[in-house]
Amino acid sequence: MTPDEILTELYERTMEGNAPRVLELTKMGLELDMTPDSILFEALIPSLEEVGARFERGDYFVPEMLIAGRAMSGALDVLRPLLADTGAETVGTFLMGTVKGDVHDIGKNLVNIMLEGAGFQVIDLGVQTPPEKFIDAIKEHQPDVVGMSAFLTTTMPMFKVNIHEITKAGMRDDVIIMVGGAPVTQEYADVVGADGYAADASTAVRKAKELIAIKRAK
Ligand code: B1M
Repeated sequence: MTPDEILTELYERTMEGNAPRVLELTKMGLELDMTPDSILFEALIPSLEEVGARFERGDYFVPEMLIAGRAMSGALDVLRPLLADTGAETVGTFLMGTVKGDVHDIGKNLVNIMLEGAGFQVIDLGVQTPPEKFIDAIKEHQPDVVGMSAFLTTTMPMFKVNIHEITKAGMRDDVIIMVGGAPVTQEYADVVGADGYAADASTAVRKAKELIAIKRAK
């Protein structure tokens, strides 16, 4: 198969949620020296975007979204070491979690992979993270940055709740708080009182580094 054929089939099979074939095609692509970035940005992510569009139109339902998500996660497991293994020095500690009420984790995991690749130590609290879990983890790990992901308009308000609880616990000035996720915007991040926002994983890495540099310079 040519790289173009692999990308086309990856896009289709991810949409169908054919996890074994997606895994196979991902490995075939890497054997052909295709970059992890091209597999990710030219096939897997566009495919999930189309899955979301079909869900919105009522052509797909939750089970289709679920199996497409699983197929993407399987490919991410293969790509993870390649995306993360840059040998960069540790630049800071990043505590990350999807907020309470939200089970989406593919986007969060991708941000984590990119952060690790850029030299961050990432502590992942997983999905459905309640405020008290963020607070306990801040006490335990004393991270430079606390990152929160929300993928639903109904769970975005948890940013404000979490930030309020972190402030009440007296830890707001100790950490940089970043937020992100598909429906989140810079305006929303400003309204909830976050220090930073990023629309995608690579911007999240750049923003985190910028914010840490500013804080350390103070
Ligand atoms: Co859900 N889902 N889902 N879903 N799902 C969306 C998010 C949706 C947009 C689909 C749609 O309608 N078009 C929609 C949300 C609408 C809204 O609120 N605005 C939606 C819905 C409605 C739902 C349910 C409510 C459906 C239902 O039950 N009726 C339900 C909610 C469950 C819950 O959480 N309580 C639900 C369930 C699911 C599945 C479990 C089936 C599955 C999740 C599987 C998983 O994550 N393990 C799923 C999936 C797969 C999707 C779509 C199709 C794909 C999400 C994804 O992984 N995208 C999604 C449609 C879409 O996004 N277009 C959809 C790829 C990923 C790489 O991108 O997540 O945007 P993204 O992450 C990016 C950025 O957001 C950013 O960087 C990432 C990488 O570049 N980013 C950050 C993320 N976190 C960041 C943090 C940062 C900075 C940047 O700093 C800290």
